[in-house]
Amino acid sequence: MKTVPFTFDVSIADAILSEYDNHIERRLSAMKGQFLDAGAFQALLAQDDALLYEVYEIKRPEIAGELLNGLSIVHPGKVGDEYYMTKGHFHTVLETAEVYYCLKGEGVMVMETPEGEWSVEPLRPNAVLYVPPRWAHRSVNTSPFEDLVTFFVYPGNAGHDYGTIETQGFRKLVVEREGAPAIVDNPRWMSPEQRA
Ligand code: PAN
Ligand code: ZN
Repeated sequence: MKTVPFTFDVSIADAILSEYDNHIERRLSAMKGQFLDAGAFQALLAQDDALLYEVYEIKRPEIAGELLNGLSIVHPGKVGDEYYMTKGHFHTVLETAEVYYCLKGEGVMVMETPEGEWSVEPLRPNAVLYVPPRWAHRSVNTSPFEDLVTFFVYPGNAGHDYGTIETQGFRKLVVEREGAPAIVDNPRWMSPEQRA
């Protein structure tokens, strides 16, 4: 049995957005402090509070026996040379996992544990990504022109801890270097020792 993130391929048909109960829109202004290039962030925001990503959810009780699921759509774009991405979070109940299935586009999932172990896994059509318990996760769209569409499912009692990532960021960032995605260190990230 694997204990780190892994991917494998399956195929399903496209989902129908009208089936969903909730539609969440996350704009640039909601991502303050997350992108490395604060100047590029401010310049973009002055022009337009762009729509970075959307989430469609099936409404279910937030209890242990339930499975919350929906679609995440990250639009293409960059802030400076850093690709559009989700806020990212730990689950409040740390020992809860999540499965992502990529329907469309190209990108990566950036993940890390509270101890600072990190992983970046590819998201491409038909990839199934298993996010084990304890791994924070953020999806990043590395396509210059296409939406990154993923299906997700996770335990109803998981909850979302956004605060930890807002404070310390992820250890790794995904930026464009010579026309291709590259994984770089986040200078803002603090190790567990630095945080103590
Ligand atoms: C997903 C995410 C979704 C949006 O449903 O919530 O992709 O990302 P943020 O929640 O980080 O803004 C999930 O991981 N739920 O647990
Ligand atoms: Zn999650």
